[in-house]
Amino acid sequence: MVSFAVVGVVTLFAVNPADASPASPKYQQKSGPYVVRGVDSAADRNRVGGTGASIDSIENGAATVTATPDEARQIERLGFSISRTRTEGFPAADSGYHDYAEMQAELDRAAKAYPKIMQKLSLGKSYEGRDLPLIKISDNVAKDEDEPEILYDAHQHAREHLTVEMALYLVRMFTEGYGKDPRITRLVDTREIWIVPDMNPDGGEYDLTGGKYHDWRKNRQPVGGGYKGVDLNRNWGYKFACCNGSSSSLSSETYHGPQAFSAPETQRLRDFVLSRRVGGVQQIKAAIDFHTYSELILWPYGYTMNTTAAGLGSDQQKTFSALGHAFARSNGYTPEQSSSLYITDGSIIDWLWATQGVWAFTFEMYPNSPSKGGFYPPASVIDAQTARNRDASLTLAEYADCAYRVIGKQQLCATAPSPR
Ligand code: 0X9
Ligand code: CA
Ligand code: CA
Ligand code: ZN
Repeated sequence: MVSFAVVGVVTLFAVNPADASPASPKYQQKSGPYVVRGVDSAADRNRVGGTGASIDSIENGAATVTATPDEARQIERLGFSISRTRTEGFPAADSGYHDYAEMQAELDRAAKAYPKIMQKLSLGKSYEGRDLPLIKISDNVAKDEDEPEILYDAHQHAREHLTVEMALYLVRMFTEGYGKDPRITRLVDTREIWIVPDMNPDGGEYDLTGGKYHDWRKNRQPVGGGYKGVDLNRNWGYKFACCNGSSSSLSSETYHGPQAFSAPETQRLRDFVLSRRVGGVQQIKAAIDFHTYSELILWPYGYTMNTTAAGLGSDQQKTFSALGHAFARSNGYTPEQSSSLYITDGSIIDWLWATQGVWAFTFEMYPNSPSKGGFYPPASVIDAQTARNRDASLTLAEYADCAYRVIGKQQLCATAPSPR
């Protein structure tokens, strides 16, 4: 598993002819990381490198370079688009939220503080080349032990920033609570917990550019016709684009992409989940995919209004519903089948359940109305609205050894240990 961490961290080259040049005042200014777009050919790379900037990595024509301000100006004069990798972050009033760099810093701090139970790994890179962090929390964290695994992922949709705070809350809860809270200690000792705090860093950062929100939902991949963005939660490969639960229009908010898993971000999480099959048995047993907003607990399927369907029998439907109602007792959300909201095809939970047998839920977090802030509730709600899902998140992990127990049918776990 640890080898997964190095995937995607490829330093291509670092041409630096400026090293030999005489020290001008400009070169004494502080260098910084930039992203340069439109670096598509070897000739482009040489032109960028020829300014003296170092090219630290490159993906889909987006180069991360370390450059002095003077080199950055030269790159711009060559006709490339260049910007600081660091955005302005959240507007001052919402500074309690974590932008991408702040999230990474918090994850790094936690991994350093709790090395025995937490690892910071990587799923690989987003379309624009940002790292997609992957957190593992367990006792003997460096070992792949035979313990039920749980997945919590957040931020498929760019503007749903509260979900990143939810993931950071879970990281703090499991690490700081270990050895103090018996419920958490028991879970960390008997489970392997995976947290993907940011599935869509490109969209999330774009949403914060220019000191205002952009109401952005999709990723930032060009899709043709001058449009950008695939709806990641319509890009998963079960019943992809089947049922009018997504759009084939390039400009649509629910554009599903040209084919399933066309987005690098869904590919990366899919490949990770598939890598958790050991001896043909999926190790991840349960999952929550965090979204905002509406205060809902949703379970499969999203692609059909039918309560049972291929791969979803009546005991399984009852198990989903019973778990959903158990979560609702602690967080007060409304529990229902995903399609009772509206039909969605190509969503992550349909894929996780249908192809991997993962008991997968979508949580739509606070608020329950646009008047309370919609996708942009004030930072003052973060603590209460993340803690609100503490019990439900723990309950899911507790049932990961045998979800059928919630309907009193634990014998099904012996006869059918893995639904897929
Ligand atoms: O439309 C979505 O992807 C989710 N709502 S959101 O406002 N966060 O965009 C709901 C998805 C629910 N359906 C499934 N998970 N199948
Ligand atoms: Ca362990
Ligand atoms: Ca394991
Ligand atoms: Zn969403």
